Amino acid sequence: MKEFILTEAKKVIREGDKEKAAELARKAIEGGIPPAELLEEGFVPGITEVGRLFENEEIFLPELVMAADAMKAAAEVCNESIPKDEAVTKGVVVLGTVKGDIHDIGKSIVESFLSASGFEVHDLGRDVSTAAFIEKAQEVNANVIATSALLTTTMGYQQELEETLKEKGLKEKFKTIIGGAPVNQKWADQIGADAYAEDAAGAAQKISDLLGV
Ligand code: B1M
Repeated sequence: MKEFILTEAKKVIREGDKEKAAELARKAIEGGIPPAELLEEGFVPGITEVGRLFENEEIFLPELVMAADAMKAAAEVCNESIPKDEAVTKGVVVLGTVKGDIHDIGKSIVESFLSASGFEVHDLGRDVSTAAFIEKAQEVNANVIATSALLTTTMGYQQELEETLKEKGLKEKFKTIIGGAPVNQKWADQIGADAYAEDAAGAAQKISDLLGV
């Protein structure tokens, strides 16, 4: 049954049916599939496959947009079902997708995992400027600034953040972590980010390691 639901999850994303995607997510969670597993093994492989089809020009922008809407609807249901740990605050994180980049599905999953792991997260959304990240981090006295970038043309803003923090003498005050599909450890090392994580669970673990909590 679980295998069938995970296969259906991939299918509804490919079909770009947002009502069906949200309904399937609700029913699967009610049926006992953990939301994180449903995301990672069902919906995420579905949208990844859509990305591959788009890259190979087997589908075009309208289908990509419909699949993204379905993915967003499913992810929202899953994210709401991931229990938030509000009893403890392990640290304060300012999170967002960098300037010029409107991809926010993965960033929102990261937000859910961080909240579930006991971090206080200030999610600035998408298309966030370097200045806005720093301003918020100062305002809430953050421990970590966490940025997501999905485009090779926008990952440069993660470097801009590092440079601006150094210029302002704030590099020691805020730890930084980066993620997103085109990003890797090599890029983190190159720009001087404190950590890189491949996925949402990894982000929670790396931030815990950075803060020693
Ligand atoms: Co776009 N897009 N897109 N897109 N899109 C990609 C990224 C692309 C790889 C598709 C492709 O060609 N194969 C390609 C980028 C190519 C490149 O840069 N080299 C691309 C392109 C080209 C574009 C446009 C330029 C298309 C156009 O208009 N011609 C345009 C750009 C718009 C802009 O941002 N300015 C565009 C638009 C869109 C949509 C709006 C239609 C939609 C986004 C909707 C939304 O997010 N609200 C969309 C989508 C859905 C995708 C793909 C198919 C899927 C992205 C996604 O949501 N994945 C994507 C292909 C792909 O990545 N395979 C693609 C699922 C999500 C759970 O994974 O975001 O990777 P991801 O997050 C993961 C990890 O990366 C990690 O954890 C998450 C959960 O495990 N992670 C972090 C993410 N952030 C992290 C931060 C961390 C740690 C881990 O710490 C801080």
